[in-house]
Amino acid sequence: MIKCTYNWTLGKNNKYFDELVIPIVEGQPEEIDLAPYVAKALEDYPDTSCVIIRRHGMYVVGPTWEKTKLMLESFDYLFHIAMQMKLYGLDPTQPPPESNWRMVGSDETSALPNLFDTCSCYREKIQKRLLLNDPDVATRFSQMEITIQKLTEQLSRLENNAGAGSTYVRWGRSICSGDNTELVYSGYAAGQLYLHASYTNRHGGPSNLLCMPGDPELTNISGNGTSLLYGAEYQENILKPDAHDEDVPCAVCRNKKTQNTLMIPGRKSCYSGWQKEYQSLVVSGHRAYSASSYLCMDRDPEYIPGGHVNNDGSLLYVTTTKCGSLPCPPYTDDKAINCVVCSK
Ligand SMILES: [Ca+2]
Repeated sequence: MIKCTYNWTLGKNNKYFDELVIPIVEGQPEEIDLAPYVAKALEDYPDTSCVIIRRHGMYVVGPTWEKTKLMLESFDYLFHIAMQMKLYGLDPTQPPPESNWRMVGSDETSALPNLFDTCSCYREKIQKRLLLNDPDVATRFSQMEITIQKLTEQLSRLENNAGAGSTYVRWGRSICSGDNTELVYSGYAAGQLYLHASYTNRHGGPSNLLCMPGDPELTNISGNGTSLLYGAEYQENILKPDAHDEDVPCAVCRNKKTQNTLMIPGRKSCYSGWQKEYQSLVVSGHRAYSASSYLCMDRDPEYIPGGHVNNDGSLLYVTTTKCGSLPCPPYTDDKAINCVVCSK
């Protein structure tokens, strides 16, 4: 019906997708008093061909009396529809959610050159009907089912973070206790022999410690004794009063829902967005002994059962900071160093 209304600015009828704006003026005691208000409304809304008079009625302005009468009926119909939509909770100012309507004919202008003459406001809704026994439709449904199944499986994997995960060594413990964390294996911390080094008797060799599994798969290959691996011991009682000479366990842990693991020395809490796996103190070998690693030893370390015998293999001590090139503040001299293992 909007197409039956005239746009005075364009000099032609509105189209289906055009917006129809109708000014409303206040009613007056006499019709003669309305004239300036109607004139002002037509001036302010040059597109309109209709003015509503509140609590009175409406004026419609058309090129001819026939066309004006046709528009009057159209506006009456449109206002009726608008009120019905209001009653049903619909907003007549909003376009329909889907525009699958079209005018009859490929071009609405050429198909309906003069709407005032015919007012052929016919519409045809494009209807599509799916035939479930159509082989093409059945094939497409089958492909869609396969796709949905694959997407569902992929979503499930993503939700469980399967295929992701991050691992770390928890030194000093044989278990993993972080959220969403599983034990990969537990075993024994091991590294190079602690031997004292001097300028004339230097000891190089490896510096890293290994977490040796408790269920090794052994070889029968003999070496020549130049590279050896020793079990690690706590060589003092700082971490625990009775830790001295106890053997050090380790656990390889996997957080199933994170993808990165980071040991942060000097912190006991993780940065925003990171999950704490365990908190501890930094330990390492003696500064005068063979090369060793800085490890994050669990703050509440366990001992390997039966490992309290002094074997003096790879020895671990609590590490402290030294002021200098490491500035104090923020650091302090000769203090143990926090560390935290975080994952994200
Ligand atoms: Ca021992």
